[in-house]
Amino acid sequence: MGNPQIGIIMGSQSDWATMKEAAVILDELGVAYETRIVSAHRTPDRLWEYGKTAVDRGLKAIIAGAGGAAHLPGMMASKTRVPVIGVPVQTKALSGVDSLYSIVQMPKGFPVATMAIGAAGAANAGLMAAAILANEDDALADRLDEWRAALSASIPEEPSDD
Ligand code: RP5
Repeated sequence: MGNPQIGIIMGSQSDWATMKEAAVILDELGVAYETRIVSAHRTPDRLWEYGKTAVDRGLKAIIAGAGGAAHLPGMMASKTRVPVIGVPVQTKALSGVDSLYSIVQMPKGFPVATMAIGAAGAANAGLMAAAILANEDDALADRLDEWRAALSASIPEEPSDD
């Protein structure tokens, strides 16, 4: 699929169960991406290097998921102008509200586009990243339109007991 246009990064291997939902969407839409474990706390040098090289490597958006004191998306946004889409990973202790607050409350100047907590947020992050790329890619725009139409068509008009 060529060079990755989207980076999917996460603070820990334990985040992958959530973050792979973004990868599933990008696979469905035929978008090239890469996946990396990049921890703001445990591997700060890796975070810095990733952010420093993101523009030159051609990344168009970075999906960053983390849980708890979730500094990864905000720190990445501080290091690169590539748009960062944050995914709050659901935690055991505080159900991901801690992750959400850590990611969403960025001070003025370094925004993170924050998704919902957990798997739905990760899937929506994939869709958001695809939508950003679709502005400059007509074929992808068509695939995204078809994906959205298929979802709409799958919703029944009436509820059933099945
Ligand atoms: C965060 O701490 C990670 O993003 C993860 O959600 C959380 C727990 O990490 P592990 O202890 O499972 O490695 O940095």
